Amino acid sequence: MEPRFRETAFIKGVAQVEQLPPDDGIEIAFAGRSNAGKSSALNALCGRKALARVGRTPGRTQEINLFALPPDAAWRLVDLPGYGYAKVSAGQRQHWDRLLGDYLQSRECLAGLVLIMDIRRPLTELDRQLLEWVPLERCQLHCLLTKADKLSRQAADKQLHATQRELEGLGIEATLQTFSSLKNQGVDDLRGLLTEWLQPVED
Ligand SMILES: Nc1nc2c(ncn2[C@@H]2O[C@H](COP(=O)(O)OP(=O)(O)OP(=O)(O)O)[C@@H](O)[C@H]2O)c(=O)[nH]1
Ligand SMILES: [Mg+2]
Repeated sequence: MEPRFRETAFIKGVAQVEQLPPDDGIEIAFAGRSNAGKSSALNALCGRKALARVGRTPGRTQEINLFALPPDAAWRLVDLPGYGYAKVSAGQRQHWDRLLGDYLQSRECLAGLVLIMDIRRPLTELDRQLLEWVPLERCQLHCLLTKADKLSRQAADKQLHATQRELEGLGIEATLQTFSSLKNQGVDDLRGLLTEWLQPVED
């Protein structure tokens, strides 16, 4: 079955894992540092201008936002709260850490995680911390190096390969691509990969 990304529709935002819909079907989650370009990437993926909010006050996406992805009623896209925004209280940060950690570690319908990183600053300390929470034995990982339009093609490729080597060094199996929401670059590749992730696993 082919997902119809353009028909993606907001379901709800939750501030606690207890408020999540039942843990069944297939979820694909998007994570990344605040301001990395996560909302923009989601909008580009879905071919929509304002599905997810872009560039308001950074760090404002405090909830887990869930979206339905037709035609399968069991498919959901999940926008996770951005991390690493400096101007929040310790309590708030702790809340986000717990929300993010709990979601990643307990959510059994999570089939894949798209980690969105600014191509000029991939794999920051906080990205590495997040990667420790990802249950890689049952959840696929794809790294989206976005804002690629900020670099020359050559510099972007160089960053891609350096990041790939770094992940290998960490013993993390992942796919990677360059991306630009601004130029709509890499959108078809991303759609193709997610379409594969959504197919039921045969065993
Ligand atoms: N040049 C360029 N700018 C981008 C790209 N993607 C996002 N931006 C800009 O980067 C800023 C942050 O983008 P968002 O999509 O809001 O980032 P976010 O990761 O969702 O941020 P939070 O929700 O605050 O965590 C905005 O000013 C965007 O316009 C891109 O591919 N290229
Ligand atoms: Mg956002």
